[in-house]
Amino acid sequence: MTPKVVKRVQELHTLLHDHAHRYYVLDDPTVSDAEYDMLFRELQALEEQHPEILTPDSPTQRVGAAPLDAFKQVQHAVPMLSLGNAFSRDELNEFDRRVRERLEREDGVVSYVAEPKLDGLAISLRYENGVFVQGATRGDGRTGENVTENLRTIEMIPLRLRTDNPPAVLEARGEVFMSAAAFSSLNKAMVEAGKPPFVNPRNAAAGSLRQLDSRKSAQRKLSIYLYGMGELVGMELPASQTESLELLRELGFPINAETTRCEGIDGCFAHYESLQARRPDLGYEIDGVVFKVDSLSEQRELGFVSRAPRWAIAQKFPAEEATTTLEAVEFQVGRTGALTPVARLDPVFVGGVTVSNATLHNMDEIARKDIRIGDTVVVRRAGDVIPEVARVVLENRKTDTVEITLPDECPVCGSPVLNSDTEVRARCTGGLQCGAQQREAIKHFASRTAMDIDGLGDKLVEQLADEKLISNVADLYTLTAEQIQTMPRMGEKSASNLVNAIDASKQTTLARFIFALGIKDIGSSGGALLAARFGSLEALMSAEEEALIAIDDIGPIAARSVQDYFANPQSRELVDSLLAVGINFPESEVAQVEPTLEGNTYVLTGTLSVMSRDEAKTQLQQRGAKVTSSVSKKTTAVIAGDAPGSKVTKAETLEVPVLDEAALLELLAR
Ligand code: JCF
Repeated sequence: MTPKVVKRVQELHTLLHDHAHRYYVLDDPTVSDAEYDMLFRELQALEEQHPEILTPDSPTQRVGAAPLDAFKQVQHAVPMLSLGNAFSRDELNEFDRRVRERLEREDGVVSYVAEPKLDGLAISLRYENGVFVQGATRGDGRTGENVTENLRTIEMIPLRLRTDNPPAVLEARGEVFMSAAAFSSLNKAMVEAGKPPFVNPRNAAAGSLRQLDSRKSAQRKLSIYLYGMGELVGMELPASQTESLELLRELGFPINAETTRCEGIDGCFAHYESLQARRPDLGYEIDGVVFKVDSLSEQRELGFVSRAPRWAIAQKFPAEEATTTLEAVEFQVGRTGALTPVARLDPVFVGGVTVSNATLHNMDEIARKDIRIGDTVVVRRAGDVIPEVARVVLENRKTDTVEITLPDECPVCGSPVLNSDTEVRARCTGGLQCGAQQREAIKHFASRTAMDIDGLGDKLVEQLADEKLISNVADLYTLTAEQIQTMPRMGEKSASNLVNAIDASKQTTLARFIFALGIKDIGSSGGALLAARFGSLEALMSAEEEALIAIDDIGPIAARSVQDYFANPQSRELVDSLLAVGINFPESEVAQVEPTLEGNTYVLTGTLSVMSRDEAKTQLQQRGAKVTSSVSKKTTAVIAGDAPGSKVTKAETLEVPVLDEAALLELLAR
């Protein structure tokens, strides 16, 4: 390869990067598509002749790469935050009041930066020495998925920073979304291909970004706007959000043109109203407006509460409503047998989607709202939540409307329906004999936060159950690839992937397993608490009611549900068969700890040095102690680390003992 080739390749990189930036980011091209294509093909030809010159930041590398088996995990060096919400002007004022109070600027006017809140997926783009090296989803804020190859196909993302003097590390954070135009042409193509269309642009964007085959991702037209920074090494942090965005813009990133500085909360509200009015014309879906304190030093002073910054808020647009006719009511049977009345509606377009079913919640709600079949009803949809019937338009009521009645028998299995006084929802008494409860239990078991069986979605569970291949969760572990392959749109490869995923799920944690069983009133955090406290399934199965209630956040109702569950011979049999197929939990987690601190209540305050407060809390709870957040006469002791707060003073007034970290370690070692 000659120096001339090297030089030309470099020239082509620069030219093509510039033209793409002008076209996709600035929306101001200076060459025709034909001229661009010619340069592009010249570069492709040179790279074909000299493969050693190909780099990942070459403009030709946006077409997608070979499919992955799975996305790898990425740890975010700086956590990715979420946003608190405001749903009214009062809540927005309240946010501003708290900001001014914390900054001790009660009488001042805070400068905010406003931008549309995009309804897409938060991602982080990492550049090392100016080159795009990694892109990840937000995930839970600490750990996301590596979707670099898919992000590389988005032309609005620079593969290289536009600077001669790049920082060692720069992370840009933003939102990937699908424009209204891209969404409607994608859905048109889906329908033409006989596939179900996406429900909304958000789902379409998520589906596209989570394609394991980035060549498929490349065919979906995704957009992105950046709104902040994560890790930054080798460059001084700007003084304000405005300057950060200016810097990102100079480096070649697309920044939403609707971003504006607003003086004080009145300025913010005026901007909110203006955006709300222009919402239909933006060309992409937004669900509100984000406001951020402009000064970064003030942002630091304000800090965070759990994962949301105190210096930012999303003011959401109100729910959207539409009127239609309630044609019929059906009763859906949930995982624990609860009957939910569902309205079948004359389809109506509301909040960007066509709605033909909406929840009526329960019989009390139906009575309270006085809803009848045949009524004209108002359907409401807010963001991601399930559409609901909000109210009846009584003026339109005809004489032939029909009262909604609770069935005596389960619509799925025919077992008697129990309508107790203590619960709002009536229940099918069929338990795991009921086909609906069986299916819901399997869907729950397979879900992400439970056993996390990749590829076993709700629809496939329905199909497998329709074919009588599965009727309980243990049946999953006897499924063969041949059986799975007989399902619609299941190839050899996806069938064998599913068998592998089911097999892999056998290696799990006790917390996940307890949650996956679907015990009434035990959610994923309940599962984690029970696992931490009892350490083994045997210990949990034989737990006394008092020991269950003694756990912080497990109340008498949940305790009763756990006991009822394990007292039922059917559930015991199911647990036994799951253990028999080889489901197991790692040893470390199963290490049994004696409940040496049962009956004691502690309050933790200040900074501990050998472990975090969360860790201390878990360890105390494992030993049967309660950990609460406020000091009372019932508190056994306050455990104080460095720089403790007012809790120590309170303890002293109440004559509650105050222990140091050494004493804590002694307690844990007892
Ligand atoms: O557009 C958004 N969905 C959006 C999300 C915009 C922002 O400025 C955000 C965000 C999530 C977190 N800022 C933070 C800190």
